[in-house]
Amino acid sequence: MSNSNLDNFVEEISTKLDPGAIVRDPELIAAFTTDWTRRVSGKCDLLVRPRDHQGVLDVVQAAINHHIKLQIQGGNTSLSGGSVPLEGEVLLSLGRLCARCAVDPDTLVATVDAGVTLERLQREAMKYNLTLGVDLASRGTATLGGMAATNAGGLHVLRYGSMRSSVISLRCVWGDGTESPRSAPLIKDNSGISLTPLIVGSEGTLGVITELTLRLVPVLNSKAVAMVPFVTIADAVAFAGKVRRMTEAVSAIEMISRRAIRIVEEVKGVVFPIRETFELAVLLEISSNAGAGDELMEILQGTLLAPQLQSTLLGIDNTSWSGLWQWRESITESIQRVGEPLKLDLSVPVSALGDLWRAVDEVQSDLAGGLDVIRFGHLGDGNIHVNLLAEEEVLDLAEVEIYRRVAELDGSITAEHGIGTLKKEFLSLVRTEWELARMRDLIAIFNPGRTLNPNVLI
Ligand code: 2HG
Ligand code: ZN
Repeated sequence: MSNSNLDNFVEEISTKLDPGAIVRDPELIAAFTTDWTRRVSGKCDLLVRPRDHQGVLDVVQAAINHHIKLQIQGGNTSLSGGSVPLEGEVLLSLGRLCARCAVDPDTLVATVDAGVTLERLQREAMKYNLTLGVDLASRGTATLGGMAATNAGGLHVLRYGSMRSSVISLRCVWGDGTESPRSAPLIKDNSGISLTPLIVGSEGTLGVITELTLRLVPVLNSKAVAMVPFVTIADAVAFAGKVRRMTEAVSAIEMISRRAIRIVEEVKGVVFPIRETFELAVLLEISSNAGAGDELMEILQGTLLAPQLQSTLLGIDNTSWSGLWQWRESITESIQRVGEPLKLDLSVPVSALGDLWRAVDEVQSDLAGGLDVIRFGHLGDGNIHVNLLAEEEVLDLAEVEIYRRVAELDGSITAEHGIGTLKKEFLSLVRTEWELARMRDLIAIFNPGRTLNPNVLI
């Protein structure tokens, strides 16, 4: 993009946006151009931060007029390089588009601007004992627009689904400079093909989400958590199946490997209370309106043998269950303190988790000790995060080989973080040529000229 194009673009938007919306100071911009993993750093000369839907529409239309490419950014918590400009795109930050966060307690619906953080919505909804079903560790920074654009999953997918299940409707500015009508809280609407599920998960390649209408759920006030040690993943998967057959009250079945626990111990200076030999621990959460602790005990007694039951950690009251969650929620941050991991976000059918575990072990041993493998994630959904630490060449080899094995297991190279810019080259391992062509067709319809997120996804 030429400098005169950029100047003309700035001239056009400066007649429409407030002065604080246009930032050219490199120091201020620098805070937006490195992604959360620190593995991806981009470059850009201009940041625009509109405050409302009209401002986004003005920016997209001016970008089309002056052949400018835009990179959309919410809270910049992408773990796949999906939120930073790689080739000098203008950064379109939605962080200031956050005036509206309205909860309707009578209909259990929230209407929010795209830049509202998950934590802010949780605080507002909590006033009525409501919450969003989707929850993630980056709740304080992740924005609802970004979460919808990437179909974020998180800790309770087993119970509430990914973002797609929580989005009732959306408003957006399409990449062709047109806009959709305001979002409406229509719980049922069968008036033809819906574009809402299409834009959710499209990673900003079709349009910019500006407003969302979201389904809320009641907060379940009785919660109990167990941390159960296992020697094999196969036993853990069998346990998860048994528990799910026994009750509908399961709200999370998470997994933490021994290696992940050791890293949290090292970084946080804490000691994991289970001393017996184990390969992984399963964090099981039961939530209901009353008696979750009793139900959890019944489940554990009905599924575990006495020695395993004895080494299981229980979190029946608020302090103890949040203490157990701390082990799970501290992993990403702790790994980040010991290195810059390559983050794999693998998904396989739950019945293939054992095969995936073995495949990763084999790749690690083939690389003769040069690869540190840290596994954790959402065992109940078949979604395992594999964080790898090694020299760059070793990481490259491991990545290709693990993705190849995942594809053989009919899995996906990303369950929830998205393709972003980091996984583009591997997309064809898990999507057919026909599917890729249809994705390109859709982008050509909604975002012709690829004004929006030109380097993301495909
Ligand atoms: C989680 O489940 C997040 O904690 C982050 O998806 C995963 O850091 C990661 O690799
Ligand atoms: Zn995750």
